[in-house]
Amino acid sequence: MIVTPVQAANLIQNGSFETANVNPNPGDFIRLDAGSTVITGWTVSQGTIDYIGTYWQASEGSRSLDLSGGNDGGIQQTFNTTVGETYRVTFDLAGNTFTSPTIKDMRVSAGGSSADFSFDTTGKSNSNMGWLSKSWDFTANSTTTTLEFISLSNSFAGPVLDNVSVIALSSPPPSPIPEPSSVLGLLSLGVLGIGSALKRQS
Ligand SMILES: [Ca+2]
Repeated sequence: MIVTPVQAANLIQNGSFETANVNPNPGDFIRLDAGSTVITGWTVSQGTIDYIGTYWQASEGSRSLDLSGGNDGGIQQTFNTTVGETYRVTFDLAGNTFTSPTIKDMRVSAGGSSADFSFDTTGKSNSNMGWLSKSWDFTANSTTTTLEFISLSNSFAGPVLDNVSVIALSSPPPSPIPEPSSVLGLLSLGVLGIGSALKRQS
């Protein structure tokens, strides 16, 4: 397992789907068609998705997605990348327990490669979604990369997505280089480092 620096910047905007151009909020859920850009930073890439509000428990915040709305939907976001650099995608996965199939299948793709993931909804419910954290690495082949998640569940109750992030694995965040002149200097640099880390998180 590779330890990821906690300060690494998430390259994905609105990865938890908490902000959207819906007023006042999605309620239980709203259905979004292909081409929709209602969810800030994201485009519905195929089919339809359901933008979930209070219908079930999100893994982070209060909103998440059913990648199957009335059919197999998808969502995508494009961001800047460095050719040849490896990136780690992490996301939280669950499934809509409303109807079959029991196993929900989805695909994540970026940089010309893809991976499939499944979620078993056995024993799960809207108040006990059983969210699992998943990760997948890809290497960028362009200066911009489109990350896409699509449902493969062939149902209107599909794989459920929340809390998406992408970080560059080979570019740890810049850290202050201590000058070994004095212990006091090292301490003050450490304080500065903590301060800037807090700013990046806020
Ligand atoms: Ca969320």
